[in-house]
Amino acid sequence: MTDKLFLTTLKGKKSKQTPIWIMRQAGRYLKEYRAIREIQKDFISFCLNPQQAATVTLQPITRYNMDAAIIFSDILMVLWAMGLNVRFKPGIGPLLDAAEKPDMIKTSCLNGFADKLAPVGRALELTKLELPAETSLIGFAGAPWTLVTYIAEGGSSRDFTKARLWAWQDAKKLNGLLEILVEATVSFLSLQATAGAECLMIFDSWASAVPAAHRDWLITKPINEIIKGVRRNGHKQPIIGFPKGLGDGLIHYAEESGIDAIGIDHGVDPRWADKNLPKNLPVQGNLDPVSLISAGKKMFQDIDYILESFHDRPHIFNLGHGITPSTPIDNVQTMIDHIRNS
Ligand code: 1CP
Repeated sequence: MTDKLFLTTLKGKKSKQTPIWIMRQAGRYLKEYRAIREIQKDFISFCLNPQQAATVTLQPITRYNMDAAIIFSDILMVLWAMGLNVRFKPGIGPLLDAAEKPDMIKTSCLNGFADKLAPVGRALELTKLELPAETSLIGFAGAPWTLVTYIAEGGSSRDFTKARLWAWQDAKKLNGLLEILVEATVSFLSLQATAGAECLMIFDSWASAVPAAHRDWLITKPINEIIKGVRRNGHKQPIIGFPKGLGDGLIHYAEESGIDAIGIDHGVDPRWADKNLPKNLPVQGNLDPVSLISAGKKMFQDIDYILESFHDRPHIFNLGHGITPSTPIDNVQTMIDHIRNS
């Protein structure tokens, strides 16, 4: 088997080249993505169409030769498979049937769960058939806390008041819901690992909303249980945790969650991260996605600062969050050329 740069870096080996991929690399900034989206108007059907999902997963690989492909799916597919009536409304975003209380979601939601998500496994298999030998394939899921925010609010939110209120008023019931979400996530990640994902990533996009004193039970512990569950199922793939906006909480998360690598957002100073995170823990990140819209000298400086900060640590280059739809496609190539020629 070829040594894949992305995977060897995740195993803790620093190479001359820094592997690159970008969050939301299969998405609206690509005209070839928009062309398929035009035909497939319903986002859930899109995610559940193995051929279409594999096609768009491969688009950024064909265009940019990224070091990793991330399967085209969504963190909310878990809630869809739990029967929460998830739908994506153009111009609004995701909507689902909000729960009044955390215990309204019962374990019976998980009946038939893995069967409903089997098309995601099929999409991974189809992608694998076409993927260049040097490119790695990433499977992913949302973290329980981030899924809780969508269940509580019935969609996206600005301040996550209802989810946080559950943490203060209904802690025991919320804990029960977290356990159900852990079980669902272990099942979904295991399905993806079996189908050929070589790395798994857990997105905790709204970790920033959790008060510091509650981080352990709402963030770190559920991640740790997911990792133990995936390992119990026999899967050895490296697992990247991405607790967005956690700030100084990254240290405890890195030490206690059991993750093999950590994603950092653009609010984190890479030099701080290198100094404070466990020695040799692979780090992924963290260029501000907005810098790619104008590109230019300032972007190159930021890239150089990131590369320099992780000079002595295994590092995967990425953005600090998803690429924005208005990003000019040529700027992505400019960024990649700069990193590969550094
Ligand atoms: O109209 C479109 O084409 C839909 C835009 C889109 C895309 C391309 C959505 C809707 N999801 C996705 C795919 C997606 N989502 C991927 C695919 C692979 C890739 O990265 O190329 C991934 C990894 C996700 C993950 C995801 N979905 C997250 C976690 C990462 C992050 O951005 O923080 C979250 C929070 C979602 C929820 C979601 N999906 C889509 C929307 C509009 C939202 C809501 C975001 C919000 O609440 O603000």
